[in-house]
Amino acid sequence: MQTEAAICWNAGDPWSVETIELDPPKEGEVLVRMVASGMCHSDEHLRTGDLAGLYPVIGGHEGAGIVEEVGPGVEGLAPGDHVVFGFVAACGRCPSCVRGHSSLCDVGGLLMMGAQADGTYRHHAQSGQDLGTLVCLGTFARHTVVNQASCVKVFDHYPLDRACLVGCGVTTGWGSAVYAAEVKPGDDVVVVGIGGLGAAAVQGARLAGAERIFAVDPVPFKLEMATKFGATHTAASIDEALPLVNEVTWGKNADKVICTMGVGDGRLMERIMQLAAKGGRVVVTNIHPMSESEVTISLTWLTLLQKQLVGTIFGSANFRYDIPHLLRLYDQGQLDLDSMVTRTYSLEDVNQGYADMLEGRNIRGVILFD
Ligand code: CXF
Ligand code: ZN
Repeated sequence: MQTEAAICWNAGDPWSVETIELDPPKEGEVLVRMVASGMCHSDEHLRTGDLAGLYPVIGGHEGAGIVEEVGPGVEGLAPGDHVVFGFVAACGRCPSCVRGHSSLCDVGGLLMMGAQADGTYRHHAQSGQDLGTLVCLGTFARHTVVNQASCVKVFDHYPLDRACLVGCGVTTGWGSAVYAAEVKPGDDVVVVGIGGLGAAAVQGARLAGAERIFAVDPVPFKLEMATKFGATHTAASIDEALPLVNEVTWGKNADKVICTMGVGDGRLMERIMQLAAKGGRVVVTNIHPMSESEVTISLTWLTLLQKQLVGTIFGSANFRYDIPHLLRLYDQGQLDLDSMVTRTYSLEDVNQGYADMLEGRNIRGVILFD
C-alpha cells in the first residue's frame, strides 16, 4: 500500500514528508494506522546525528493508533484494537524481560537498529530504497508496520492523542522518578530540564510523595508548567538551583536529582552531582551526544559522600504493566496528560513542530493524523 511518512535522509537534513510504499505485515508483525505521535527530543537527536542512526530513516517513536492487519503468528491483537507502542519492544522471554527489566529486552535492543526482526524492511521510498524506522516504529507516518513485541493494547475510550505520550516521554520521565530514582515519601527532588520527560518526572516525584520538588529550566513558561505539575520551587539554571536547594533543605541538598535536559552536557555533571545530598542519587535520563567522550565529575566526592550516578532507559519501566497503569492514573485524574500537550500539528508541519520545541514553546507537540 501507499502511505505518507516523514523521512530523514541524512544527518542534518530536515524531515521530508513523502509518499512511501508499505509492505503487508510478515510473521509477528502488525500494520497500524497511526492516530497520534508525540514529538520527542530523541527524534531531533536522530535528525541532527547526536543519536547515531542508519539513514534514511522514518522518525517517530511515541505513537498510538489502531490495528488494521496482523501478520501470521500474532497473538492477542486483532484489527480494530487500539494500541500504544513501547519504544523498547518487550519480548517477555529474554533474561531481562523475565527478571522484570523489559526496558532492557534483547529483542528491543535488536529492533532499536531500525530493521524488522528478520533484518528486512517493510517501508520503501518511491525509488524502491529501503527505509529504516526509528526503533522499528516510525510513528511519523500515516501507517506503519511494527513488531507485536512493541504493542500494548489499551481500552478504546482513552484519547489516543494523549495516550501516545506514554509510549515514551511520560513513562520515561515518570519511571525516572519512581523506578530509577526510587523517590520516597518526603524526598527532596531536583528535576533538571522541563520538557516532556521533566514534566512527567515532576509528576512522578509528586505521586511518589516527594516533599519538595525543584524544577530547573531557563524558560519561564516551562517553570510555570512545572509548578502546575507539582514543583514546589523553580530555578532558571543549575547555578541558581545550587544555593536555592542548599538553603531550602538546610544544607542537606536533594535526595534525588533527575536529568531530563534536551541534550545532556558532560561539563555540567559536576555541578549536577553537587545538587545531590550525601547518599543521594543522580539519574541520567536525557541523551548525551554520542560523540561526547568526557564528563567532569569529582569521583573523590562520589566515594566520600557515597553518591550514586545511574542511567535509565524508558524510565526502567516495564511498559506492558506501566502503560495501562499510567493510563488508569490519567483516567482517575492523578496524572495530567492534557496539560502536557502544548500544540498539535499535521504530519506536513513536523519541522515547524521541532522548531517550536527548540524555541522552548512546547512541553510536548503532538502530530495528529486524520
Ligand atoms: C530514545 C532512546 C534512543 C532511541 C530513540 C528513543 N529514547 C527516548 O526518547
Ligand atoms: Zn522519546
